[in-house]
Amino acid sequence: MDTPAYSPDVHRALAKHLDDAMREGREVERLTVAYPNLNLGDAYLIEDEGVRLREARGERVIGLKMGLTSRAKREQMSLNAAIYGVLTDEMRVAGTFSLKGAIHPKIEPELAFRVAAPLSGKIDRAEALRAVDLVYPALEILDSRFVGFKYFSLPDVVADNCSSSRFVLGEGVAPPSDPDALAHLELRMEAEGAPVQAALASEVSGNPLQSIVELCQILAERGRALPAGSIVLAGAATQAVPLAKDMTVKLGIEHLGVMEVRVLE
Ligand code: OOG
Ligand code: MG
Repeated sequence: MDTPAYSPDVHRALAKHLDDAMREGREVERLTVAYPNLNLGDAYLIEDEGVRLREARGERVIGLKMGLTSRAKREQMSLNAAIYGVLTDEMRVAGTFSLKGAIHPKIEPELAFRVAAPLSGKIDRAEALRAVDLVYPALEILDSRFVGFKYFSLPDVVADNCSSSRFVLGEGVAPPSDPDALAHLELRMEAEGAPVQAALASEVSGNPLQSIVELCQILAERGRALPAGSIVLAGAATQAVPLAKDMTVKLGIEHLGVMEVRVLE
């Protein structure tokens, strides 16, 4: 991990700046305009400070999300490395939810895992699978705090907790015993009854289990581990699509089932 270029005071101030923008539903300029030396070391510390602000309001960390793990997403955002963000209990929604206060929300199809045993350091896909007790179809609702949801750098998006907003988990099922089986599942996302995105799970780093492997690597670079009980979003298999009020979005994943969410307002 990069040695931070800025001080803890700057990290705290930037975390507060992004947290205010989120709570007030307004866009702000990407951080690297005013802080051009901002690197990934700074960005993860700003992300941590943002999580501290959420925890101070009573939110509880329940997992992590991997981002930019598919070619489609890297191309959509013009960024090319996997990153992680933090998920709290308040971000998890079910069935229906409101977009009130959202800036420019998008939705994307994912697979998620519950990691029942702690994981750390250099692991392989088989070890990741042994720790997983549930696999879920999942939809992530993104909402960048940056102007136009574009033209930001990797440190910008990490500082902004990887554009996270909300996520929805379908019914969890026990994982297959063969790690390769997960790669062959097809994800199909529909909006208003019409197909909008489809891809094989192998689009996510060759196999969504690879997201757990890479998450553990980034955590290890930061001297951290993945706690038992964590929910892990593997990253979108396709590009994200804009989300609007009254929209119904459905995700079907072979063998995992179908889930649906509806935006209320
Ligand atoms: C970054 C978040 C990426 C994913 O699944 O790839 C992400 C962004 O798109 O702004 O959540
Ligand atoms: Mg995502």
